[in-house]
Amino acid sequence: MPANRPTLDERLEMHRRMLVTRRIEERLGEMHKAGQTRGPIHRCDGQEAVGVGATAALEQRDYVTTTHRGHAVYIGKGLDPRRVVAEIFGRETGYGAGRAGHMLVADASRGMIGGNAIVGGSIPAATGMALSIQILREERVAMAVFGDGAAQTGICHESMNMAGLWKLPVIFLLEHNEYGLTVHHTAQSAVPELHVRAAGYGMPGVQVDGNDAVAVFQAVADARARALRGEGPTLIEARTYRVEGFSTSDMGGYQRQEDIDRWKARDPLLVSRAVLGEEADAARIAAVEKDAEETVAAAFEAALSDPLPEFAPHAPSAPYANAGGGC
Ligand SMILES: Cc1ncc(C[n+]2csc(CCOP(=O)(O)OP(=O)(O)O)c2C)c(N)n1
Repeated sequence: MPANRPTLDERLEMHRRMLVTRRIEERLGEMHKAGQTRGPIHRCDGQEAVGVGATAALEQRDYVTTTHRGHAVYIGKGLDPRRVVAEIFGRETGYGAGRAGHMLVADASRGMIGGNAIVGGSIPAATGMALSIQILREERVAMAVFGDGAAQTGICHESMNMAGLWKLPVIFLLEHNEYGLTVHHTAQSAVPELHVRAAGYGMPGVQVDGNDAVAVFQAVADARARALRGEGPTLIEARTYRVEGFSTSDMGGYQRQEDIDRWKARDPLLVSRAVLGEEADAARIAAVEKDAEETVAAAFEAALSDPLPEFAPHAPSAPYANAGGGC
């Protein structure tokens, strides 16, 4: 089990995975503008420390469910960037053989159960997994990643109540990026600090700096240890900010430029590099960053030349294949 304090090697790996995620998203943003993606992409630029820091504190056997904004979670949980990109572009080599797309990437062998395009849907899914873990007496945990918008859904409250009541081994990781679509959190929640709600479900509520991967790692490692001791769930509110639009087709205009600038100055990659610079020499950090750049370039090159899947005809529809000619 990972200790609460990540080692230097683990922090360098988190830095590398955050940079891989960033570069994938930047490239996707450019390709969406050029009309080369299958629909808009939900980017997590500036939020990578949440998904990467949290998954680094899990073991491969732990389950994680995420949202429509899940790239950092996929890469953090150790999925292959080439197969993630292939899935986004509908290629046969993608994690869903090209049938799922960017919001629904999953690899059960790594506990990455998938993104979920239904707002709030990741929460009961992970809670149910935690119930099965408890019944089967397994040595693992489930983690739900969800946004501040999803935190307002009824299913979120029901799941947390059940998890607190039954002391389920689940971690609720609330990625508070201040917006649900174009709506600011102060217009959708009676309280600005969402971790305080944990008290109502009989579980600890912790708030962390969501732009600091180490802080997120430590909070999740503590929550995981608690869950494995049979003490039940934890709600972690990771405070961050959505510096890009809701998706690549968002025209923007509803966020204050000074807020964007303030958060960009605390970009998780800058935070990570500054902390690493105190312990690792510059050449080691540069090597990690070079590796990330090369990994992403190779992932796009390979994925974009991978074949598209061949879909078998849907047998029950066969009688209709030639119908219509006489109508
Ligand atoms: C049940 C449901 N309602 C509405 C939507 C449309 N929708 C997609 S994302 C979103 C906002 C989600 O906000 P939040 O949970 O804070 O996640 P964020 O986009 O900020 O990461 C909405 C309303 C949906 N996909 N599912």
